[in-house]
Amino acid sequence: MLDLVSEKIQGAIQYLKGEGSITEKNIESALKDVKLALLSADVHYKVVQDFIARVKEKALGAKVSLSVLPGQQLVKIFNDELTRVLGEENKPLRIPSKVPSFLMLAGLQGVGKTTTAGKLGCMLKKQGFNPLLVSVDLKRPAAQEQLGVIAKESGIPFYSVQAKGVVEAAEEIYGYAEAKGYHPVILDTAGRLHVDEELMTELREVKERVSPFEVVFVADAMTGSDAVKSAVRFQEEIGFDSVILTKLDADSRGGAALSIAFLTGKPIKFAGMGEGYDKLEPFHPERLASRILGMGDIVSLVEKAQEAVDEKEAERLAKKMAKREFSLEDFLDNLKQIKKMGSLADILSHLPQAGPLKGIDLKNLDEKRIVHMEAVLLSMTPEERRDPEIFNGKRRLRVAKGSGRPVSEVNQLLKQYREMKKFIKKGFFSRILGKVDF
Ligand SMILES: Nc1nc2c(ncn2[C@@H]2O[C@H](COP(=O)(O)OP(=O)(O)OP(=O)(O)O)[C@@H](O)[C@H]2O)c(=O)[nH]1
Ligand SMILES: [Mg+2]
Repeated sequence: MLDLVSEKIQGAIQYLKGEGSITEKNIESALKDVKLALLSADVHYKVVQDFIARVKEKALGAKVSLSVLPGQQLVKIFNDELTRVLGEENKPLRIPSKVPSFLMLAGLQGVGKTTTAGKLGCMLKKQGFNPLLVSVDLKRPAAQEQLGVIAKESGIPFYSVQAKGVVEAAEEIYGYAEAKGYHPVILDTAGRLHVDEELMTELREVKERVSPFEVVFVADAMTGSDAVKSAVRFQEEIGFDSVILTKLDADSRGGAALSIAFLTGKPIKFAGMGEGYDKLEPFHPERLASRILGMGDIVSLVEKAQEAVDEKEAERLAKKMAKREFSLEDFLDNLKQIKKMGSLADILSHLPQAGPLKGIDLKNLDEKRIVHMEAVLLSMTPEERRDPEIFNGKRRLRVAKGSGRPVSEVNQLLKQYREMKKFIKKGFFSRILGKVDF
């Protein structure tokens, strides 16, 4: 889902890759495609406007950092803003101790209310509750039966109402659940093709009778902007507390997910990921945001880098690099900074497996390598570190002995240093990505 948005966001980040800083001009061009992609994914225009404006504002206000590239900074901004729009963090379902407590499902026709009732029942049963499945959908003859089948298949108690009217049915169910002590009661309701007055009145009356602790608006992720419109109407007319987004497994454009929570101010608590009764997952805004970004966990790398890297030190190194004065002495300082940032494998695992990092086997990366490199560097004299050109066979042997590493490693390190210098000459390797690029 939201593949196009993901693609365009990555495009925007790429766009800034060669830029030294974020400017009014380059951010404008970078965001143009993202905006169109959001709109074509059925994200509500109000959400798109707000999103783009905030990304732009934050990007322009971002502090120029020596340890983080503008593109990476933008990744973090996108991530924060996507997460904000999606609702920050997962909000769990809280079931009160009162018996009976009702959880009421509402939504348009065919969105997946009845299936979701079964899924919720299964989930709560697993958590040790004793739920009851009931339905006040009296219009469709097969509605009671459908829920009955689901209940039977998943081993959850079910009660079939006798009453002919919706309000009487709600009262009948209340009495039954109270007498039997089921906890909680999952109440399925009828869907309509469109939000009509009759449906609204009916739902309002049912809500009044059973005073649910949670009214859940069930929305079909595949319907896009329709789902958003009906959610807003429902919110105004009946009021709901949370959202369950169904059919997120299907090939949907996914804009609903980005719009509903934001426009109604209500959290998406669960996502339906298939037809099976076990296919209900807690909805995690931050995870969906990072999936949309498709950037591994570069966000935490940026945070980590901001925390750990000594800006002054980074600046000093960057200046040296610019003057092509990068010596082994600096290489040693560089290693120390990397060590501060966490293990190499840890750092690399936070980066997307693309570009120069493609194909690197993180699991087999020897973390001790940095320690060994440091030992080799420390066994050199300051003179050698400042001017590696003076290295001959004798010096290499001495350093190897002093560090307890084989001569081949000393040679390897000197070779890496020469390669690094080449990179610097080409103008690469100035900031964080450069630092782990060996
Ligand atoms: N792929 C997929 N299909 C789902 C999901 N949830 C529900 N469905 C399917 O959607 C269809 C409609 O589901 P129902 O649960 O009957 O929907 P409803 O909202 O109760 O429908 P009405 O009572 O007629 O308004 C069924 O074929 C379900 O199997 C989901 O998360 N993923
Ligand atoms: Mg139904």
